[in-house]
Amino acid sequence: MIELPTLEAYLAAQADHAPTAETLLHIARACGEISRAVQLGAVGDHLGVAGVTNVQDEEQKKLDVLADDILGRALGACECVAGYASEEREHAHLTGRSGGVLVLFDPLDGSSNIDVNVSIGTIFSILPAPENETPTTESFLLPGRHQLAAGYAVYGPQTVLVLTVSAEVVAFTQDAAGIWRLTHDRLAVPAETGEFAINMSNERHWAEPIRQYIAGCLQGRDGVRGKDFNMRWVGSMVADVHRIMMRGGIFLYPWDARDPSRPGKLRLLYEAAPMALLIERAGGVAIDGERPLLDVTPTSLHQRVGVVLGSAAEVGHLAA
Ligand code: AHM
Ligand code: MG
Repeated sequence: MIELPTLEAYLAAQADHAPTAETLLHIARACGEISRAVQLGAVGDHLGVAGVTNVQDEEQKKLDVLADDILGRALGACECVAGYASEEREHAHLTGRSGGVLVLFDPLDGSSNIDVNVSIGTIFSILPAPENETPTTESFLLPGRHQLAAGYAVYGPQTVLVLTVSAEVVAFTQDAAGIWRLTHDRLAVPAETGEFAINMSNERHWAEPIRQYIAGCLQGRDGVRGKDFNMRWVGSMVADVHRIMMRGGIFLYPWDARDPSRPGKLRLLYEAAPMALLIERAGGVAIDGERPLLDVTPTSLHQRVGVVLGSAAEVGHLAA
């Protein structure tokens, strides 16, 4: 095996970001623990439902609960963390500390893929905590541009951690000893793509601009776009975004008319904002359909939002 820099060494060089770096180390350790549970699957009795419903009114899987618990414990033990909020918990958890950082996370993204051994992941976002005062729920409601760091772990054929804590986006792969090794520095999303990702089964519910955009992709070289497109849809946002990080593409989970009052399926603070920071810093574009996702000011912890992100030219084509 080749000797590659460790996550610890990479973060130690980020001197301006000491509390963020310390928090990232705790999150990375938790992701390593979640990865081992994912790998054990049925052998560890980790598959199937937990028998409870979460605040999103979704039936929790055993691994949703376990991953949430692992991250909660890791962040509770980190001296820099003043509070955290999870997609799986109704309320934010305040640690009683002030200063430092706040963390938001989707502990197990792609829950519907857990039991079928398809890639799943963890998404996280780190925000500054208010100085010299105890945080409240409102302290978490900052637009995505305020993020100090963001990232995700994808539990696939390899366990990979992608993060941004400075201007660059980097990826680490877990080695056989569970050590995170820097395997990709300066990830860059290609501006052009011929690959789109959307749940086509919702087509009849889409708004007209999305319908027209996808129709253009499907017509391929015979239609308005004049080129053929390929489609990929894993059904785990982490895996779909990771593919886009590696080779480009466009991912869409737009508003649809199934529940017109709901702005989208994905959650702004746990999923959209951290992915938007990663995508923008890697040279891509991330919008809610119109505005940059990083400029959306949250009004509640579990707020949902439309998401279109990926290769700059392709998102630009849709938004034009
Ligand atoms: P989850 O966090 O409960 O797993 O939900 C989010 C997931 C995304 O990973 C994925 O893009 C989307 O839901 C797929 O949803 P659907 O199969 O309903 O289209
Ligand atoms: Mg999710």
